[in-house]
Amino acid sequence: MGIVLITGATAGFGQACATTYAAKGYDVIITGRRKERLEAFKTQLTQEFGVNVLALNFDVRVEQEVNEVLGNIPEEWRKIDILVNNAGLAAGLNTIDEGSTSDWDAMIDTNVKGLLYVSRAVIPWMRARTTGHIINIGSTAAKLVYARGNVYCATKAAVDAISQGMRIDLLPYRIKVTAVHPGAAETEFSLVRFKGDEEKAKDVYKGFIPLSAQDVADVVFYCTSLPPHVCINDLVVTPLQQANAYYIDKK
Ligand code: NDP
Ligand code: 8X3
Repeated sequence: MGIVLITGATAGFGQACATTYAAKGYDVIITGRRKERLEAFKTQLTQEFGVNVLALNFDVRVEQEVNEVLGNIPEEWRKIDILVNNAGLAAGLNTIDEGSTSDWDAMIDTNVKGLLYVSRAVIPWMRARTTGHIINIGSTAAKLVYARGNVYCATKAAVDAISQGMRIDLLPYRIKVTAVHPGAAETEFSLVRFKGDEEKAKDVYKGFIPLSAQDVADVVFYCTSLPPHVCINDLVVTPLQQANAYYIDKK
């Protein structure tokens, strides 16, 4: 089938994407910082689907780590057909005058710089084969800024712009670039945003049916299952009760 590399595959969208691609017979490269989870997930995928799995334990924020780990993967794994740039987070939900600079650093370093470091390492392999598909996970937060979303929204707007730039620059190499912008989805996202506060995290999804990680994985898979001459450039997917990053009809 092919090889797919998914960053941030220890939870949420990334984990659902890895399962979805493995179920379709793809060999998968899974990444994340939580080593035990990553190794357990590798065992699960291998046993359940009989595909080859490469687990890479690194932090996308650390350029040297990204380059060392990806630079050392075996030759046969470099034929990456699909790169899903998914690793990311929101840290905090504060007004700009009260935000924590370390939260800002975490979001900018992960959502923007991490995506760039991984892409920079992988794109030359795609370019050499004049084929490939990059999926960048943006957000409805890329399209509309919501109160206290400031820096998180800015990082996702950057993902939107970077995706457009990639699409142009990689046209000559026939590499597809798709930005997928999900709305509210119940994963570990809010638990991370609220630093482990389970009540606060649960409250985010009260009064409406959010997307699941699997919903997003299905959309990502769809984008990569189209004929070679067709490319979805930009896709926004929300729960039925959500119109955009700001309007959710909670009842
Ligand atoms: P989760 O918190 O469930 O998963 C995030 C994944 O990213 C984890 O596997 C985590 O792994 C990984 N990750 C985070 N930081 C790093 C890092 N520095 N280096 C390597 N891996 C990292 O969140 P979601 O699945 O919901 O989020 C995935 C993406 O989707 C993010 O980019 C998020 O911004 C975006 N998004 C989420 C939405 C939602 O409502 N849930 C909506 C729109 C977009 P580990 O901790 O093991 O490193
Ligand atoms: C995540 C969606 O609106 O909770 O990107 O920030 S939101």
